[in-house]
Amino acid sequence: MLRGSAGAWAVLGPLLWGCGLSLLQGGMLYPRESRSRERKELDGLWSFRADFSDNRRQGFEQQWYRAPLRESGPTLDMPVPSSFNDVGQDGQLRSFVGWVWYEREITLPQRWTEDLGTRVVLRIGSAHYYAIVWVNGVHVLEHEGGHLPFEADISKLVQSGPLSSCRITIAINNTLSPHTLPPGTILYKTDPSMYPKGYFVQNTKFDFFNYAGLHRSVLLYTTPTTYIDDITVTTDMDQDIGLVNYQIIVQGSDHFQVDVSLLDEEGKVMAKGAGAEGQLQVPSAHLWWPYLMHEHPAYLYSLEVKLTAQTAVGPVSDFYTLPVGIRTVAVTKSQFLINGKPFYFRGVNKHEDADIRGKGFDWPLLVKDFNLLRWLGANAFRTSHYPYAEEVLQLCDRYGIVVIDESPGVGIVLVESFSNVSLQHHLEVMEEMIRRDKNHPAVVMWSLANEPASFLKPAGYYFKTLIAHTKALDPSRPVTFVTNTNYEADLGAPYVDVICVNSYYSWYHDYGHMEVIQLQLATQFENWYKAYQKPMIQSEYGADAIEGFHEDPPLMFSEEYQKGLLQQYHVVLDQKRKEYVVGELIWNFADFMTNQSPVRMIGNRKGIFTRQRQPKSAAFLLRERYWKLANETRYQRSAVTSQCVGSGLFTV
Ligand code: GCB
Repeated sequence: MLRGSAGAWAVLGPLLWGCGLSLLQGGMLYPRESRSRERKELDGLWSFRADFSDNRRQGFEQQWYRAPLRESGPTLDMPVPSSFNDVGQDGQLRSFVGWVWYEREITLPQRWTEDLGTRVVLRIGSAHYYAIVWVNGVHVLEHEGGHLPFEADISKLVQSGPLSSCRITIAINNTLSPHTLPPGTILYKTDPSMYPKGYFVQNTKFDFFNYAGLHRSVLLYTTPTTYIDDITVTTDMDQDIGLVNYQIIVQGSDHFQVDVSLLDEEGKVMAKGAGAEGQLQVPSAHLWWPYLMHEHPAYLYSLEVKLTAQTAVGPVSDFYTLPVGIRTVAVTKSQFLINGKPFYFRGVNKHEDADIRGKGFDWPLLVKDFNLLRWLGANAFRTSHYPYAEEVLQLCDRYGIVVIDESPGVGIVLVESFSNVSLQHHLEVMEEMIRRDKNHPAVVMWSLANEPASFLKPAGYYFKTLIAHTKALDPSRPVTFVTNTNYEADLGAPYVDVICVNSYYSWYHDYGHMEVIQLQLATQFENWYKAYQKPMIQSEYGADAIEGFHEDPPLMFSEEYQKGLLQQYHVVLDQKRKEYVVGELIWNFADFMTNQSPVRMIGNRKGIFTRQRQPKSAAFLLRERYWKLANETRYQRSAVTSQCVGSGLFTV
C-alpha cells in the first residue's frame, strides 16, 4: 500500500520524477520487545552544548563529534526527552536559533556487540528540526523534520572493534526556512543604530513556541539480521466477518517463511495465515469502536507475526506483535461513518506542550490528558499542528479516542512555501507520517496542513498533488486540510473529503460582540456546504481566558467570555449537526506556550484547561455538552453510565 497504486503513479509520475522524489526505503515499526527483539532506552541526562559562535558552525569546524564533547569545551546536563529551551536559567538559550549538540556514551550488552546475527538499530523518536547523527565519531545519518522518527542500522559500527561502549552524538538545528515544515524565515536586522552586528531573528507564521531538542526517546533496539521490516494492515467487514488484510516486508533474506496469527483480547487464536501477504477472516468480529459509542469500545486484536529464515549462520526467527483494530471509515455527502454508523467528532485540538519540558514526551502528562479527555466525554482530537508521539496514538487506540492526524504543514503562507521544493518535502513528510501511523485504528483521517494561504495561485496544484499522493499511499482514509480561507477563494478545498474550517467570530474581529456569532457561523456553514456538499468539521473555535479572571457581564479574557462564546457556537452547531456538520474541535485543550507578543499573555490562553491541566469554567460547560451529545448518539444510556461508573474515573 505504501508504495502507491499504478493508477496514482500514472497521474503523479511526471511531477514526482520532476521533483526527484524517492520513495521511502524501509518500514518504521514501533520498537517493541519480543522473543527476538530487545530495546534499550537512552532517556536521562545527555551532555549538551549550544553553538553560540557567530556563524553557528564552530562545532563542525572543530569536529565536536570526533571526541567526547567535554573535550571541546564546557557542557551542560540536558534531560532527554525534553526541549532544551525551558530547563535552564539562560534567556539566550531559551530563544537560541542554530546548532545544538547532544551526546551520550553507553555500554552495550556483550551479545549485541559480538553476535553478528544481531542487528543493532539506533532510533530517534523526534529531533527538531534538522539532525545529524554520529556514532563513535562516524557519520551515520541525517534527517529533516522535527516530528517523525528516523533510524540507522549501526551494527557494523558497534560490532567492528574491541569497544563495548558507544558514543552517540546528535547535532540539531532548529532553523526554519520557507521550505521546511513548518516554514519560517530568518530576518537579519542590519540597522547599526538599532541592532548589534550580525543580529537576526527567526520569524514564524504559526502560533506556538518553536521548542527544539530531542523531544522523544532515543533508543537502541535489536532484531535478527533477517527481520520483519514492515507490516501494513487494513481492515474491512463482510456482514459480521472481520477482514484483516496484511502485508509483511522482510529484509535480510529472500528465503523465508511468514506465519501470522490473530489473537483476541483473551489471547485466543481467531485466525491464522501463512505468507507475506493475505487476508484473515474473523467470524463475529469485535469491532474497534470509538469511546462511548459501544459498551466495549476500542477492541484490539493482536497480530502475531513470526518470520523464519535460513541464513548463512543458520535458521533465524523474528517475532513482532502488532495491535489491530477492525473498523471501517467512510465519508458521504453529509456524514462521517465509522463502522457504517454516523460519527460526530466531540473533540479538542491539542499541542505537545507543558511547563519546563516544552515538547518533551512525558508519561504522567499523557495519562493526565487522557483522563481529562475521558472526563470531558470527548471522543476525538486533532494532532494540531504536527504528528504527535507514537505512544499518544497507542493510547488513542486503547481508549477509542479518534484522531485526525495532522502533518507539520502549519504556517504555509509564503508563495515560496508552495514551490516544488516545498511540495516535494511535504510529499516526503506524508510518506514518513503514513509509514509510521498507518496501522493505528484510531487514526481516521489525514490532515495535510493548517490554515495555509490556500487562496494563492499555486495552492491549487500544491494541494491537488499532495492529496492525490496521500490517497495513493493510503486509499483507506479520507484526507483533509484545515482552512480559514474564504470558501470562494480556497483553491485546495475541491480536493478534500471533509471540509475543516477554523473561525474565531467575536474574537479576532467583532471583538466583544458575541451577538453576531450565530449569524456569522450559520453563514459560514451554509456557504461552504452549498459550494461543496461535503461533511464539515468546525476544526477550531475558542477564546482566550485567564483562569481566575471573572467579569459579568462577560468581557474578553474572562472565564465568562470564553464560556459565553462557546455557548453561542453551540447553538449553531446543534442546528447544523443535524444536517452536515460532523464535528467540533475546541481550540484548545490546554493553554500553551507561544512566541512573545503583545497579544499573548505568557502563551495562548484559549485552553479550557490551564497549562497545568486545571479546568476553567469552559471545561465544565464542554463536559456537560459532550456527555449530553454522547448520550444522544450512544448505543444505550445504561451502557454508557455503567462504562463511566465502572471505570471509577467519572460519573455523568
Ligand atoms: C488559529 C491557529 C492556531 C492558533 C489559534 C489562535 O487559527 O490554527 O494555531 O493558536 O488560531 O489562538 O489564534
